Amino acid sequence: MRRRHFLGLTAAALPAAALLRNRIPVEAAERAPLIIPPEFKPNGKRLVGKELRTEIAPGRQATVWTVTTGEPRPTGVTIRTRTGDSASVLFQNDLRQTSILHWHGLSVPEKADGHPRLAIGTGEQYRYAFPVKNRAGTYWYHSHPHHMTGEQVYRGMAGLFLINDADEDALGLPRGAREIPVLLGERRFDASGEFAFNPVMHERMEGFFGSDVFVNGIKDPTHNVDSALYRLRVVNATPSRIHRLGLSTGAQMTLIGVDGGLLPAPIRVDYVELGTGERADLLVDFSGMAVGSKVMLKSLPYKPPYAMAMGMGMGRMGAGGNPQGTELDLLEFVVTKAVTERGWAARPFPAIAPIASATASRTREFVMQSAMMQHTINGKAFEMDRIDEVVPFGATEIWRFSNPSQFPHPVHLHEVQFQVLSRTGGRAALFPWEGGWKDTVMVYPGETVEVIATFDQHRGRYLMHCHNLVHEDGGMMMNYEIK
Ligand SMILES: [Cu+2]
Repeated sequence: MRRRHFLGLTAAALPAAALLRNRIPVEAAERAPLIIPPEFKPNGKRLVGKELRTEIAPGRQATVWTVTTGEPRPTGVTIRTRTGDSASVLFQNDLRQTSILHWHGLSVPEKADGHPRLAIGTGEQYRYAFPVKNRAGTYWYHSHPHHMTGEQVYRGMAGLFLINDADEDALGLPRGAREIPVLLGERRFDASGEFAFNPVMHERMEGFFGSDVFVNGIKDPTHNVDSALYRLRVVNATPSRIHRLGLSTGAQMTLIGVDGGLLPAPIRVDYVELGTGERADLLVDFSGMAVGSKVMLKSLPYKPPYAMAMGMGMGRMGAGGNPQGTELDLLEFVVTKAVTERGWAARPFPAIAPIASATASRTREFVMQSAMMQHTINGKAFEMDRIDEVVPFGATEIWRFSNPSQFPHPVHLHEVQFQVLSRTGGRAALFPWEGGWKDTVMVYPGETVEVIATFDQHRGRYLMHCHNLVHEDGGMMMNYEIK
C-alpha cells in the first residue's frame, strides 16, 4: 500500500509536459521511409568498413560506421548467394579502430570466420574466400574485434547475408519487393545529435539500450505495401535487447524459419522472441486489407525476469534508453495498393532429421556468469590465445549452458548450427522459434539449456560467446578448437 501511494504521488508530481510527451499517438509522429539495402553477390566484391554521414530520417543526418560498396547508406549492404556457390569478399577497414567481419551462422574455414585475433588495422584489407555450405536461411554479418564489437555493431557495422537453395525455391515464397530485410537496431543521441555509446556501470552488467528504434539504419521507419503476403527477414542486431515481436492488429504471423533456415513446417504464432543475434523468417499477410490500413511490427511489452532483483530505481542509476521489455513501435506498414492474387499455398517444407542424444560422445557444461562487474564462462574471462575446449573433428556433442546470473544470455556458437534439446529451470519449455537449426539460444536466469551439434565441417579455432554485446566485450567468450 505504502509503495503504491508513493508511486501515485510521484506521477502526480511529474510536470504535465512530461506526461503529454509520453502520450503522443503513433499517427502524430512523422515516420521515415524504410530503405532496402542493395544486394550483392559475394563474387570478389570489395566491402569497406567506413565512418560516414548519411540521412537516418528525412532531413536528419548522423554519423554511422557501416559496410558499404561506396555509397553512403545508413546500414550494411545485403549479401545474397546460393548453397554450393563460392563466396569471396575483400574487406577494407577504413574505420579508426581495428575491425574484422564475422559471417554469423555460416560454417566457414577458420581463416574466414572473423575471429578477433584476425582483426586488421585502419587502411588494411582482409580477403575472405569460402564455399557456401549452409542451407537457405537468414544469416548476417557484423564486425567482431575484441572489446569493440558492441560499439561497432551499434554504430552500424552489420548487414544481412541471405542464402537461397533449390529446396526453398520450390516453396514459392514471396520475393522481390515482397521480401523485406528487417535489421533491428537502436541508438541514443548525444547533445549534438550523434549516436552515443557510453555504457555506465549498471549497463556494463545488464546491457546497453537505445532510446530510439532503427530498422535498416532508419529511425522510426514506415514502408508501403500491397494488400498481399510478405516475407520479413528479421535480424536482432541490437546490443542487448530481447524483442517480443508481434503485430499491432493482434493478427498472427507465420514463422517459417529461424537462425539456420526453414523450420520443418510453418507455425502460426502470436509473437516471436528474439535475443541479440537470433533471426526470424516471418510471413505477414496484408491481403484483404483496405488501402490506407496501417499495421505496426511491434516489440510487445513483457516483464524481464530480473526486474524484481535490479529494480527500476537505484539499480538503473545513470542508465538511459528504453528498459528491457518496453513496448516499442518498430516498423510501420501502410497498405497503399489493393491487389487480388491467388494466395500462397504451403507446400511440404524440407525435413530436418533430429540429432539423437544417444549419438553424443560427451556433454560439456558451461556456466554463464555475470557477477561483480565480470562476465565469465566457467569462471574465466576471454583470453585471445587460450584454447578452452578441444572438440574432436567429427564428434557429436551436447553442450549444456546454465545461467546462475540475474541477466539473460543469448549463447552463440561459431561454425556450427545446433538443435535445442531441452530447457529446465526458468521458463522450462522450448518455444516454436527454437525448432530447426539454431546458432544462438536464449538462456534466461535460472535456466539450463542443452543443445546438440556435430562438429564435422572444418578444423580450427572458433568461438562460443554470449551475444549480448556488452557481455561479450566484457569477457563472456571462449575459444574452442575442432581438432
Ligand atoms: Cu550474456
